[in-house]
Amino acid sequence: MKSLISFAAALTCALATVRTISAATVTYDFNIGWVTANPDGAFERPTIGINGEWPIPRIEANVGDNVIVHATNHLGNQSTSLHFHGLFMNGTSHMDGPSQVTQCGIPPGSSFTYNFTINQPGTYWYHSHTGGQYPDGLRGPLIIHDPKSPFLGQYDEEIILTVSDWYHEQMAVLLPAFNSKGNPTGAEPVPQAALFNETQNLKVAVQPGKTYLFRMANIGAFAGQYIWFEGHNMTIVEVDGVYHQPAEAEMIYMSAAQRCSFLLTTKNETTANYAFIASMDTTLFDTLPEDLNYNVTGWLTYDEVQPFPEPSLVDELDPFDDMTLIPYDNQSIFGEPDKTIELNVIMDNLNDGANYAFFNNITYKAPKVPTLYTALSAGDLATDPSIYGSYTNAFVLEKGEIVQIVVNNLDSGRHPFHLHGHHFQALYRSEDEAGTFENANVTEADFPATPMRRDTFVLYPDGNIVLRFRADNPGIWLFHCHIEWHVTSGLIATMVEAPLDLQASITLPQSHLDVCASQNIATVGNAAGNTADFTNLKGENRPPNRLPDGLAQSCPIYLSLALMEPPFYELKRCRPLTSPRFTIRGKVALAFSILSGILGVLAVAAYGLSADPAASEDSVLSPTEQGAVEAAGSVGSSSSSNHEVVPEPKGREVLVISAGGGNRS
Ligand SMILES: [Cu+2]
Repeated sequence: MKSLISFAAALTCALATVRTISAATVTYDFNIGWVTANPDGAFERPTIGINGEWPIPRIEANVGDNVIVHATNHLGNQSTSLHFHGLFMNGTSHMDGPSQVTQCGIPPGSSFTYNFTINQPGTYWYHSHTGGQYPDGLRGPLIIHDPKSPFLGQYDEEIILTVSDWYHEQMAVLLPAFNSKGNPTGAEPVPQAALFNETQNLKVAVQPGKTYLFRMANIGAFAGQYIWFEGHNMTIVEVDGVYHQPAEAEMIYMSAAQRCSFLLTTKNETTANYAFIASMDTTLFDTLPEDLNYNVTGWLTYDEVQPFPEPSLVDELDPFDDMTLIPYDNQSIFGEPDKTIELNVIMDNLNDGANYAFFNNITYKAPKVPTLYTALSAGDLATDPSIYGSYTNAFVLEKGEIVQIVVNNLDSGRHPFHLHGHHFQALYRSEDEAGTFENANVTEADFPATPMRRDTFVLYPDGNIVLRFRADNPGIWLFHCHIEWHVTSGLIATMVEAPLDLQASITLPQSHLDVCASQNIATVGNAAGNTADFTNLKGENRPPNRLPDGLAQSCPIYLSLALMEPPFYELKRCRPLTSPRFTIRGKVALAFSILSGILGVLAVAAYGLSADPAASEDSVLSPTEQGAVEAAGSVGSSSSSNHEVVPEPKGREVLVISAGGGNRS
């Protein structure tokens, strides 16, 4: 009897072991709807939540797990879709999420099921990939735990920390004003606040003498962020889901969509609490509103009764250079490319007077048929890039080839570029103002032997980058700037990777077909919806026409500024010649208060002159129109004004993570 019991115990134990190491299915039911939130304590606004909550729940799984997300759109006034940023979606390109690319947007009242297997570890996030929507709140962490992580024994606990920017207005208000003749320079709306874990004055409880793995993600819309922890160093071990050899950093920079995991070891004593800070990259902003607090502060809380010190001022922003990272697996540089794609970035006006973003003089316009569906229905013509439309920047990649993407920034802003479906090797990044790669005098021998890898990489103003990847993942993968304003103004290219393999491997589930049918969107045909002749693009979606002779006429209100001494604006591109820099705050504040005075008058005049019909068509939700869903996610932390930090914050504690969300089975 005794032996039977011990056998049963052993069997139970063995089964338990099998259970923990075998793949599970993790299921989420997401009801996407409006809630009210006030994360900076300054303004209550409609925000997109899930299951009545905001911030939205994180998705967590283990490497090898199958994840199922049942998404139902209860927004009432907007379509939606979910993109799982950084996941390869190998074999399931149709679960990648961008609407009109791999699916139709999910209209109000409809449901859609995402079902995919995750075979990669690390720190990711998920967000809406429809209509510039995610800055309204539909963005959250996605964490893939790795039982075989090479850093497993080196930390005690994990802490998830997001950083983001926040707007008081809804995108439905901001987007029509941004993309209008009233904004000929394409000045992006400047956020009202920065957030940690979608709140302010966050307190992160830590214990002395321990090492934590911080999983950070910038889930913001626009602002890159400088991040540092007072009194503590960061040891970077992962970026964008790729393990790298440990690298010490005092300060990091994270663009929108980038992730960084680092080890942080706490002090041995609990006599003080320490501030950590994220500071928005103000060089991205065309104006610096006087009342903008571009910093957000949190605290490593060793002891609640100790003071929460104001952060010290720093006089230099000198972040860690991610190009110096070496991947943990020492993967060698891919060989010379089979295909090189060169993309030149410009911002320019079209004849509606609005400002657009272009790759190689083409601004992206979504096709009538989602690109994946065109590939699946085109037969042998699927390898002809022209069928995907004249305004999708489509490139057809052959299975297994080495692809090099060279991006030349002919614009004076920073742009974080993201490739869906892959990690790329980052071979080269020039300094600011270096011009095009062609003129860089850089050869194959100058590239690192073991280049760092990630999925989102920052391109500097008027500089260039070189990326390389192997086309080993058949699918339709966007390559785009991850500043959401630039997504909406067209800075997107489409990689059509091994389309014939896709035809052999993907069968569209019924929910794909249903959401398209309910909106009368075709699921076969070329970019124009033509099924009889895939090479005939008559009737395709197209952007406004180009201006006949250059740009100057589109931005006459800046003529006066351009003529001033020294010139504040460059006529050719109508972009600011100077941007505010954190390090010379004083000077810039003076210059900008003068400039913003002038701009203010001109902007009022310009907006008054432009009656933009698009603005009135958009459906904007007022807080009183929200109906049943209530302020579950509302966060009442009080915000400070004018760059001051509240000394005695009423912060919200963050819990060290334990079990994952969802239902595991
Ligand atoms: Cu951009």
